[in-house]
Amino acid sequence: MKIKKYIANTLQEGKIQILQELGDDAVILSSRNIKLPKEKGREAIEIIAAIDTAGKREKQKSPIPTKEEFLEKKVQSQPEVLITKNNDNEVIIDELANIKQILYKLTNGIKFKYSNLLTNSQRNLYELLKSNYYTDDFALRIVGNLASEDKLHNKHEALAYAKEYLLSRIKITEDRTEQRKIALFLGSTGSGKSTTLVKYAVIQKLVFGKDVLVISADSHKVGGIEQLQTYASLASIDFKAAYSNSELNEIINQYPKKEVILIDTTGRNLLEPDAIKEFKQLIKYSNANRIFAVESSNVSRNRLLKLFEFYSNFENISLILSKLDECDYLGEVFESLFDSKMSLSYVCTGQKIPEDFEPISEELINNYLIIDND
Ligand SMILES: Nc1nc2c(ncn2[C@@H]2O[C@H](COP(=O)(O)OP(=O)(O)O)[C@@H](O)[C@H]2O)c(=O)[nH]1
Ligand SMILES: [Mg+2]
Repeated sequence: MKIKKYIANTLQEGKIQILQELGDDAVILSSRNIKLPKEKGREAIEIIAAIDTAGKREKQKSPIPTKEEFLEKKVQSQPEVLITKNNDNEVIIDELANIKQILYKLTNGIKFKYSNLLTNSQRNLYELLKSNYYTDDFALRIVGNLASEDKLHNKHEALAYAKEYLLSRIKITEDRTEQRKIALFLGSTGSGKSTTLVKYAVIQKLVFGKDVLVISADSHKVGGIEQLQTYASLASIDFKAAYSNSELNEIINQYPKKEVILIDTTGRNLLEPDAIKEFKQLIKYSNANRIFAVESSNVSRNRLLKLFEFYSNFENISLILSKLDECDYLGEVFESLFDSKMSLSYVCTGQKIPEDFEPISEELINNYLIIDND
């Protein structure tokens, strides 16, 4: 398979170029808008196209046999089995193995539907990305990009380049130390805001020796305030509850010497129309200079994209990804973060306070980007 990258003014123009160069058997693997740095950031479109170079093939055969093909194969294979085996049990075992094999091929055909279009090294990477829950489009885009730059010589090299490519477009923000940090913890219901806030508070107090105040502005959740109060008192951290924005403002003004003030908020559906207005009010009354968006890593890519769009309304915001321990693969999360404005600051890897909480680094993220169990 030959893979080539095209830069054109429009998709239409690009398609014409591809048709002229690769012919009408070419397929477009991916396309995206880009800015051309050498031409003062002029907008253009980047297209990755491919053509099967193994001669003019017949029409691409579907990996999934039709019902007729499936039945035909079964009928053809039956007499052979019956003639060579006279022991009934052996015949049944063979038949089961046969069916297992067919089912394996069928499920793989559905999961890796582009595999048979790719060369061995391209296929290895594509299937690994798919197993890590990256989407077809995204997996093909990465494979296409690396193939067009001739970076798919062996599995080890391909994996390293793919991670490098992902990492180059995922933002990481290290937590800053402020004279007086006032941080709001936002997030969907049950995402782990309160638990994460307590982990953060304990680390600030015990590791960095900061004078910490925890405020609960979560008067909606039954037991929300009590849960946080219990944790705070266990760690001997000052605690207050605020039932309105003006009360929150008063409490913060009462503690001018506190170095770190952490505010827990009510979990709610952030995609409701009023949410932006409400949180902007909360930021105004609290004078927050840091926002931590706590979201669980087992949320779907679609929802994450919508949440990141919501969070793009706020400044000084970064993501704390919780419940990493509940996910086998994180492709959906990293694909959502790829090219996103949202940057990642911390990950939570369990319920233990404060151990299961780590600042993100390139090294740490590298362990999760593409997990290869082979
Ligand atoms: N497995 C796992 N559970 C977590 C993690 N963070 C929080 N939880 C649990 O998720 C549930 C909801 O957490 P909570 O902090 O109350 O969420 P909130 O509603 O956003 O404040 C609790 O049972 C927590 O113990 C994590 O990183 N891993
Ligand atoms: Mg809570």
